[in-house]
Formats: sequence, C-alpha cells, structure tokens
Amino acid sequence: MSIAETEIKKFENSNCAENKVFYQAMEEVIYSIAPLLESDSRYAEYSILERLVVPDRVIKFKVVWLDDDNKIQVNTGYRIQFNNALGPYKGGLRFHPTVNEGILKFLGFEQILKNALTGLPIGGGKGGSDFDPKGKSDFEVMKFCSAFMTELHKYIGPRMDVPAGDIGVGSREIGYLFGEYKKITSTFEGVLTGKPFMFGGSLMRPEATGYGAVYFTQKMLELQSQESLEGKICTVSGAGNVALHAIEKLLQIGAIPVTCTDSKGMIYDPRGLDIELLKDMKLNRRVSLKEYMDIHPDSKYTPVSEYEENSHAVWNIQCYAAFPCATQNELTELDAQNLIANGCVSVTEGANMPSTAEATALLLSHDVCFAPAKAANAGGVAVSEFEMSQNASMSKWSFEKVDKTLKVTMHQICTRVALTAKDYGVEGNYVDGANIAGFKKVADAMIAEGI
Ligand code: NDP
Ligand code: 2IT
Repeated sequence: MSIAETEIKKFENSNCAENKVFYQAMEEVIYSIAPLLESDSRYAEYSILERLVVPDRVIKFKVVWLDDDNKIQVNTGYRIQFNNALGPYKGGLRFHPTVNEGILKFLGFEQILKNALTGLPIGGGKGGSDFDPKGKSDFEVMKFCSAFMTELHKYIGPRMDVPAGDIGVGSREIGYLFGEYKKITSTFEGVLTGKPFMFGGSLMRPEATGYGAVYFTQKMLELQSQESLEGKICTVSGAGNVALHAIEKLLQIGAIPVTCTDSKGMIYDPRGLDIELLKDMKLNRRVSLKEYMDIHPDSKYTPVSEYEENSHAVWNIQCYAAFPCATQNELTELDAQNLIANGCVSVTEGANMPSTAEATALLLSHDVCFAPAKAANAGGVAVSEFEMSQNASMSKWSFEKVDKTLKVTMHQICTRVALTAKDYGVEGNYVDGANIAGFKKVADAMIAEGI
C-alpha cells in the first residue's frame, strides 16, 4: 500500500455525506504530497497530516433574528478555526442555504494551504451560515448580521481570527458585521477584511480575487507556452464578485470573455460581455442574468433547465481559456471532455474547488494548463492581508500600490508552484506543485512550534 493509500485509510470515517467535499479536498492533497512524505520522514514522525486535517476548533452557534414581518427566524452560524501555525486564522464567511460543517471544513482546509502559498503571515479558517441573503431586504440582512456578530465577536480579533467575505458576503454584509463588532467591543480595529473603503477597507479588495486569477493565468501561460490571453476567447462561470472582476480584467488586457452564469442560467455574448451592464445588474440591482438580453438582443440566454445532464452549458462554448468562478464541483468530467474537444488550453479555478476530481484528472492528462484554486484565487486573501497591514499601521495604500503588490504576489505564487512541481518530478502539474509547496510551509512551521 502506498503512503497516500495508507493515509487515506485513516480518514475513511470522515467520508460521510456532509464531509464529502472535505474528503475530496483532503484526498487530492494526500495524493499530491506523497513524494514529499517519502522524501522526508519528519512529516510522518510529527503526525503532521493527522494534525492538519483536524480543525483546532469548530464553533457552532444559533442565530436568532427578526424579519421585516416581526417573525422570529433561526439560523445556524459557524466559525472553523483550522490552523494558525503561520499567523492568525484568516478566511471568509459564506452565507448560503447549503452551508454546513462539511462545506466549511473543505473551505477552511483549502484556506490553510492557500494562505501559506501567499507567503504572508496568515493561518486558515472559514465560517458562515445557512442564512440566504437572496430576496431579503437590506434591513433583514443588517439584522441577521448583527445577530450573527453577537456570538461571533467572542472568538475573533485582529491577531486571533480575521474573517472576510465569500459567497453571499460582500462589502454590505462586512459593513454591518463590522458596525456590530464595534458597538459590542467599543473598539475600532482590523477584525474583518473586505470593509468598505470609507472605514478601513483596502482599495482593490473587491477586484482582487478576479484580477489575481487573471494575473496568475498570464504568468502560467507565459511559463508553459509563451502564449498570452490577448485576443483569445475566454469563458467564465459565475456572476458574483470573483467572476465579474475576472471578466473586467480580461477585457482590460484585450481578451474576449463571452460568458457568465448564475444559479438560474448562462449568458453568451460572442462579441464580448458588457461589464458595466453586468456590474449594475448583479452588484447593484441583484437581478437575473436574463435581463442582459433586453439591452443586447444578439446575446443568448440558456436556462439551467436546458443544460444537458451532468454538464453545464458554459463549458460547451468554444474557448481558449476557461475560468470557473461560481462554486464547488461546477465543472464535471463531461464538462472537461467538452472543453478538451473544443480546444481549450487553459483552466483557471477562480472559485474554490470548482472542478470535480475526475474533471481535474482528465484535464491534466490532456496537458491542459490547470491553475488550481488554492494558487489561482489567492489574490483575494492576499489583499485581505494587505488590508490587515494597512489597518495595523493606520495607513492607506494607493490603488497602484495594491495592484502592483497583488501582481507581484500572484506571479511569485505561480513561479513557486511551477518550480516545486519540477523539483518533485511532476513538471507542469500545478495541482501537485501547489499542494506540496503549501503543505511544506505549514508543516515546517508546525514542526518548529512543537506539539
Ligand atoms: P458571490 O456570492 O459574489 O457570487 C457567487 C456566484 O456564483 C453568483 O453568480 C451565484 O449565482 C453563483 N453560484 C453560487 N452558488 C451556486 C450554485 N450552487 N450553482 C450555481 N451558481 C452558483 O461569491 P464570490 O464571487 O465571492 O465567490 C465565488 C467563488 O469564489 C466561491 O467558490 C468562493 O469560495 C470563491 N472565492 C471567493 C473569494 C472572494 O474574495 N470573494 C476569494 C477566493 C475564492 P446566484 O447569484 O444566482 O446565486
Ligand atoms: O476563499 C477565499 O480565499 C476567500 N473567500 C477570501 C478570504 C479572505 O480572508 O479574504
């Protein structure tokens, strides 16, 4: 039995339905790091893997709030403090009806290695709630956020645990959460990132994940094939924070992003997407993508009901580069087959683990340049750390400084991942490169800190 198989056997009990995505994330890492474990016996001696896959703390609490009809609503809140070997726990909050402990464990586990790859002093954590902000009034979102923070404030702090946004949590929610934290604790400190600029947010935090994913892809293509994205057709999924800013940066560099999706369907505009319209529709008015056709009648809307089984219409559009930026497991094996058949040469994971394990394996086996989430979408958390740094020194960075530092950070992550893959005999495999480089950084710190 190989080291990876032996390790996976130890975790079989965690493979229950709720833990499925967590197990998927863990299994990928265990297979990737097998050569590292074989080359250095200290990692087994110090039981690093066994310690890394168990969170330091899982905090679960009740959130009771009053809706606009004065009816009492009850949700569940979570904060998973996974690992702080490299710095304070750091990671987003997700508000979505599908949120449960297993999903947050998968996201928190990925976050540890992602944050390590940035080279910045941040540990890994994640949190959220099964609260659904969709269809709620601003006041209801505010009341929920206040109730959520009533409990969460006990566990967070600028040097302890610093939450940020994720699906369903943007600067509006972070603003309400920050306001409540300030009220309860009478302190004005950098306890959350992704704040509005007017009270301590960093310029470019909203853009950071999407822009960073494009910077990463540019570097990866330069290293792997000396190619650029200019003039190339790109497909993007999602229509939230990450997707819209990836589309914006692709347009700025002369690429042609032609698709985006939400949970109801896909818009395909072969001439290139109208980003100002999309931002107004999704970030301001929060309406369905179908409305895009009112202004651009030549575009095409495909509702989810017309997707083929086990596949998503967006990955059947011919493209040079694909950017899955919506949610986990949204790119299936069949989608990967379609991308390959249509000549796609590059896939960049803007979302967290958007590709299934089967899809990832297929893309890698067909030599598609594959940028895994924990490396490619690290730009968001990197600029979050820049925000922590600005808050701690009571300073403000210019847009140019944040953008330049983000670009350098993404290029450094890309180069480190590529070199690590080469060093461990898997040249060109950015999945293994990212997992080995991230794991090694955290593991070495854990060994140095003792048990
Ligand atoms: P948003 O809430 O801003 O947008 C999410 C988008 O994905 C929406 O268009 C939403 O459609 C769609 N979506 C969500 N769930 C589903 C689903 N189950 N099926 C189909 N579509 C879905 O979130 P973000 O853009 O912030 O996050 C997107 C991804 O990027 C997530 O995987 C997140 O973890 C990851 N990420 C985010 C970072 C950040 O800084 N925000 C940083 C790094 C990674 P609809 O509106 O119809 O629900
Ligand atoms: O998945 C992620 O990296 C995020 N949601 C951002 C985390 C952060 O702390 O900015």
